[in-house]
Amino acid sequence: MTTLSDYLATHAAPNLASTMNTLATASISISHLLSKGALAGIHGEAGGQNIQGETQKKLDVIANDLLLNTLTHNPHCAGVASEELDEISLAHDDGTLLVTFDPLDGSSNIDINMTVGTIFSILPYHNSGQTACEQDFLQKGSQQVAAGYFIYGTSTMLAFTLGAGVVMFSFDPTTQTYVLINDDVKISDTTAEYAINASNYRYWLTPMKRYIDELVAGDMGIRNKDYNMRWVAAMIADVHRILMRGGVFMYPFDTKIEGKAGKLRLMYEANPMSFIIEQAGGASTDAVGRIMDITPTHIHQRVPVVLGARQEVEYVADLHKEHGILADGTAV
Ligand code: FDP
Repeated sequence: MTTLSDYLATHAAPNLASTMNTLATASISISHLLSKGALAGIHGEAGGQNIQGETQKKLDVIANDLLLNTLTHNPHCAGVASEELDEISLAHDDGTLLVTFDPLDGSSNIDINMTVGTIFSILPYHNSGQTACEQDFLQKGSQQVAAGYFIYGTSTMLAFTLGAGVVMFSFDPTTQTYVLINDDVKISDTTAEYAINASNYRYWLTPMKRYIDELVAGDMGIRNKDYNMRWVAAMIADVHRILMRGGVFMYPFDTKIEGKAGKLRLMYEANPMSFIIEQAGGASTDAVGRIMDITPTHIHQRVPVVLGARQEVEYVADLHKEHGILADGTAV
């Protein structure tokens, strides 16, 4: 039986191992609160909005505070950026790592007792000895030294990559430790399952409509095969399913809200999930280029996302190319 601490001691540098253990400690507190549910007084709205203009749930705020407090006490952490905070939070000038996180992904699932999770990304801090600033966080996803998620489902699990494959751990409530259950998670290049919020169909670009039309036509269309659709409304759960049994996940460019290039956040959701998916053998794109090659312009940037089974992801990108679509949704 390999625990998370054992694994990190032999697979990660001490600063990274320490930061990952800190994240795990915070996740266990969040998991405990979730398992108490309404009895812990965590349901309902917090009464505020985040920088994205989204209504914050009580647990968004609680999870954010828990992660923030534990991370800023870790001497290796130079700064933290959270989906729920307008600005970065400073930790230790001598730290060597920066952490970004979505404390509670899938917030709309909290009050209905469905799956939610915490997504994190760890970046190198290149100016150790100086106080970190937002610019230090604006690194491409390809610079991540680690990324992962804690999923609070019927059981609590952890999946992460340190850049050499993907590993998965399951939380053992008896010993209060994460235990390794898969040391080489891989996903298939092909699939017969997709995840998308199809109610946005009328706002999509032509190539995305065409792609979904093909899948919906199933064995009566050019695909000659039936597809199944699943949508949990928590990226973490949809991506976890893809890691477990394959599939393709999409939150594409849409014209629903002018000026918003997709719904998902590059630094808190798209980059960490892309790192995991690529390390498991899949692919990830904004439908035009590789997500992890995007240089962020600000910490709360949004991006269209298509990730999972390599063949499907490449096919979607090819359709966009064929239609001459650029990353901002305009035509060439
Ligand atoms: P949420 O805002 O509820 O935290 O982060 C965005 C996200 O969840 C994703 O996890 C999820 O895939 C998506 O929003 C769901 O969006 P829709 O409600 O538009 O389906």
